[in-house]
Amino acid sequence: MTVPRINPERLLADLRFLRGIGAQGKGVVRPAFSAKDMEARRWLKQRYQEAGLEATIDGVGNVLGRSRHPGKALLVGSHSDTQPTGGWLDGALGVIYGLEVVRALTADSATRMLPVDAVSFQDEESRFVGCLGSRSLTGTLAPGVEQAAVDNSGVMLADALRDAGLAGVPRQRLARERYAGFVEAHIEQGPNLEDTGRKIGVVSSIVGLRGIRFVFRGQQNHAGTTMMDRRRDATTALYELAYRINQEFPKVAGERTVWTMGRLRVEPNATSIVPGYADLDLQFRDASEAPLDAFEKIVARLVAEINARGGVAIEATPARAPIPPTRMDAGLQEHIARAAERHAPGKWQHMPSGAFHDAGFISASLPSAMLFIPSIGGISHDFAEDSRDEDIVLGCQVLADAAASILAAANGGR
Ligand code: HGY
Ligand code: MN
Ligand code: MN
Repeated sequence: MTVPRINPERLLADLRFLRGIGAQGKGVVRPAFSAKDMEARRWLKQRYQEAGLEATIDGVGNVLGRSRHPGKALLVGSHSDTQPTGGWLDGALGVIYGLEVVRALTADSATRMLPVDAVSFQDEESRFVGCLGSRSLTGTLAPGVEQAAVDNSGVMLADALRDAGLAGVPRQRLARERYAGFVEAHIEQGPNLEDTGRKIGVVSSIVGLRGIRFVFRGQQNHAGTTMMDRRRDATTALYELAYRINQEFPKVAGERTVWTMGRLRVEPNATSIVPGYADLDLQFRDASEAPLDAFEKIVARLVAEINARGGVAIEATPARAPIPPTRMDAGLQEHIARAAERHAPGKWQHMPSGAFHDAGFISASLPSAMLFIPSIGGISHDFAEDSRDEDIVLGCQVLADAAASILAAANGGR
């Protein structure tokens, strides 16, 4: 079987052009529905059209490029929105790989007629709802989410949709019977490939994730005249809960279970005032549900114990729609592994994903798989996020090869 050749210069040029939309130093600030995000999506739509696809931006901002060729198609892509302080490759890599795979297969007489659709999902990074776009495409968005979801600064999703010009625009739904599957390429966002000297990760599973928001209500007061035994200090309860979580969770955690308390707010956040209010987000992840269930039980017990003492009232509520752990399709993994062995013999490995991805949601509707490339220093969700050009080029070539073999198999070897 011939292997369609990608165009490295064209691939890198488009990645760098996308990096320029919302660039801040080495990083990118292109949050979902922002002006920069929508500018990038309009540019992508045009690139999809230039590549011969029928392209649309749907009612939640998903950019979809649909092949005109008959037969079982392959969907390839990722997300082009970023974290508030995002890296230039998180999501963008897989989106531009999808565009380049379309062009590479079109340019090769042996694969020219194979249908590849390209996609950039919206709000994978959870400004409003994690993986909003892939949830919408697969029909799993909660009803009323437009009013219920607000971002960290209190903007409602419905208002963001309106301001982005998307209110009333039809939302696409995945035509499951059209596809042989979905493949998402992504930077690893961790150190494993670099540590092992490998170049390609064939993803076996994607973590599940849950979040809890704690609100602490005490009594604001003077920091000098309020004696310690009379205080109802919201942050004292917060620090105790956070400390005890870090003591208790390791007792039931699995090898790759993680938890983060990275967002908190104290009011009025002033040196000489006993805080009367605080809130804190706890997020935890694992490839199976058991540790996540155990963590929820520990949290409930700790909150009840601290509340029983009175003084500060803690309220715990789900901070986000949960993301279930998922397994990637074994057959698609095999196609990626064979392509990886061809282009990076002995330099690839099966591995779990500690980050969640749109592929996790699409996998409920289609056979799905992921391919990772190394992240320099394992850094991500930071302006310093980066990968080597040769690793970027190699990953795209492996994806193009895998896409051609998946499509050939799905379309009777043509
Ligand atoms: O947080 C995540 O796992 C993803 O990068 N948004
Ligand atoms: Mn991502
Ligand atoms: Mn991310």
